[in-house]
Amino acid sequence: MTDQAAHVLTTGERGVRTITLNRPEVLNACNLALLQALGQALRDAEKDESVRCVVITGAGRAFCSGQDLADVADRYTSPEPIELGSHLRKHYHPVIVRLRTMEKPVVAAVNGVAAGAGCSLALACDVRIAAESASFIEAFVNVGLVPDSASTFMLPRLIGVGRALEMCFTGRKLAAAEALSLGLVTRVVPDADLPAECAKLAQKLSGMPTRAIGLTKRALNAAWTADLESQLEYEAMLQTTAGQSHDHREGVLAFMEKRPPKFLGR
Ligand code: LHQ
Repeated sequence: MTDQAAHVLTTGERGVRTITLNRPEVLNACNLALLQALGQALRDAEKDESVRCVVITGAGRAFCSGQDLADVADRYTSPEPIELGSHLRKHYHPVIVRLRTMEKPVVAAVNGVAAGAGCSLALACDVRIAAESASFIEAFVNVGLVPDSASTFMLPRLIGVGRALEMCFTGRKLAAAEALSLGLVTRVVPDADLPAECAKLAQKLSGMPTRAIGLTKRALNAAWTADLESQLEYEAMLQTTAGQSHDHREGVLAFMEKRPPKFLGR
């Protein structure tokens, strides 16, 4: 295993690829090696047709503490102006875009704190299941920054603008129970049950019609900026594609024959 690969662990079981951020000593903070390994793991999961659901989680007691501040510390002792935009464009944006556009369900198993860009990472996943001890912090303001890695895009859509502004302005920690009440996560489970509960959900999702799920993700992504007529047209176009899939035919036949469907993901 290379040093870079060690920053992210991947395991696979029956159609599910689990990606574990693995720098527990710094709460899985993102240095360059971790971001590159994560990008590669996501590319591999997207390309591999046998993978029909992706789970992202963190090793140890945290999900991800965001940018590794030690990794960029030398910029702060140099008199040169600090330029963060290119770092984001090069290392974070490809990860976030892939999460949002990958035509497979992505589940965040939020096992602990998700802070800064680590919070953004959780928000960019399709479904969030949190352990009771998990928390979410839009920590950017605490270091004089603007929420990035699509937090300003995802957060207001998930919990509303007012709550998003409060969370981002204060940089306060949102506990799992509050995250559930705001709709930031869909479920909270006891810490010890998180891996098994997420595996159960991922197994279920990996047996669903993956093509239809991918097209549904496209439709919901598009809906954020669409008007009614164009969204209706887009749905009709996507439905034409879904209607030609193996799994649509199988779903209808299985219903008529009163048997469980066997979806192949295509
Ligand atoms: C860390 C980190 C960390 C390094 C914990 N880095 N070591 C920013 C800049 C540049 C370009 C692009 O984008 C961004 C986006 C961002 O993500 S900005 C936001 C960056 N993240 C933060 O500001 C969060 C910093 N961390 C914290 O506030 C706390 O660690 C939290 C609240 C996450 C957890 O607190 P505790 O549970 O009390 O743990 P701890 O603070 O004791 O951390 C444990 C260790 O992990 C500790 O190391 P040590 O050697 O003392 O045991 C921390 O230094 C290290 N660590 N986060 N982001």
